[in-house]
Amino acid sequence: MKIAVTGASGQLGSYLLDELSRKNEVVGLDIRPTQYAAHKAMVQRADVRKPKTVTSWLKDVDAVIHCAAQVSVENSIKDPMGDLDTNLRGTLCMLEACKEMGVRRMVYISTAAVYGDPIKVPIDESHPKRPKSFYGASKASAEDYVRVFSETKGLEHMIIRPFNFYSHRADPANPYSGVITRFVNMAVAGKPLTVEGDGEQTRDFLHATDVSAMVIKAAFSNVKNETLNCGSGKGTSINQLAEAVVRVSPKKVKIVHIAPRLGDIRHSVAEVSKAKELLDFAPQVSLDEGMASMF
Ligand code: UD2
Repeated sequence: MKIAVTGASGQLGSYLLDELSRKNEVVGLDIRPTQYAAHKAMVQRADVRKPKTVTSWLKDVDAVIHCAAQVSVENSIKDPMGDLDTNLRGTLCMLEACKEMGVRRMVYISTAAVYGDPIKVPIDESHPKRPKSFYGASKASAEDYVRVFSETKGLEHMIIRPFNFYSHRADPANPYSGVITRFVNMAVAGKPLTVEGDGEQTRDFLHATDVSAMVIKAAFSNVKNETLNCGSGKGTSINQLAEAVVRVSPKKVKIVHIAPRLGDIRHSVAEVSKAKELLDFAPQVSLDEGMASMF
C-alpha cells in the first residue's frame, strides 16, 4: 500500500512513519521539516491549507492519515480564525485533494476534546459532542465534514479520537505540552512537580506508539466509516501520576499543589470496547513502562 501522512513531522506523525515505512511506501507531508534523519527522504514540504502543495504528492496513494492540525487549546482561544483555517478548512482541502487524486480512504485524527465536560464516564463514542474550546470545536466540525464528505462523495473514512497521549518525542519546549512531559521535565531539572488543584482529576493516558498502532489498524482495516475512541480505558489521577513520576525519577523531587486550571475537565476516561471489537486494538505500553521510557 501507499500511505500519505499529514503532520508527518509531529509526535504522532513520526511514529506512524517509523511503523508504516517497514512494509509500505510512505509520503509524509508537513509545513515543518522533520527532526529525524531516517524520515528526511520521506517528508515533503506541503501545507494542507494550500491544496496545490499537496495534490501531486497523493498520486497512487491508497489512504491518507490526516494528523496535521493546530493542536493547542490555548492558541485556539487566542486565534480562533487561525485554528479554524488549519483544522477545518485544511481538512476540507485534504478531503478534496483525496477525491481529486482517487485516494480510497481517509483516517482523520480527531481528539477527545470534542466531548468537552463529559456527562458520563467512561465516555463512549455516542456521547454528545460539546467542546469547551475552539480547538475542540474545529476538530468536532472537521469530523462532521469528513463524515458528510464521505457520505456525499464516496471517500471511505475512519475517525479516531485519541485521549491524552505522550512520549519522549513530545516537544518539551512547547508550553502546551501535556502533563507527563511537564512532570518529567520538572523532575529532570530537580524541581517540584506542580499538581494543579486537588490532583484528583483523572485522565486516560496512553503512549503515542499505541495511538500509532491503532491508527494503522484503522488505515488497513475493512471496517469503514466508523468513529472510535483511542484510549486505555483506565483513569489515572494527576496525584497518582505525580507519585509515579517521583518513583521513577533519578532525582528526588517533591510534589506541590497549586491553583486549579481554569475550565479544567474533571474526569476524562475512554470507553474502549468499540476499538477492541472493530479493530482488535488494545494498548501494549503500560503507564509505568511508558513513564520509565521518558527518562
Ligand atoms: C488534553 C489535551 C488537549 C485536549 C484536551 C481534551 C494535551 C497536552 N492536551 O488536555 O489538547 O485534547 O485534552 O480534553 O494532551 N496538570 C497539572 N500540572 C501540570 C500540567 C497539567 O496538574 O504541570 C493537570 C491539568 O490541570 C489537567 C491535567 O493535568 O487537569 C491534564 O492536563 P494536560 O495539559 O496534560 O491535558 P488536558 O487533559 O487538559
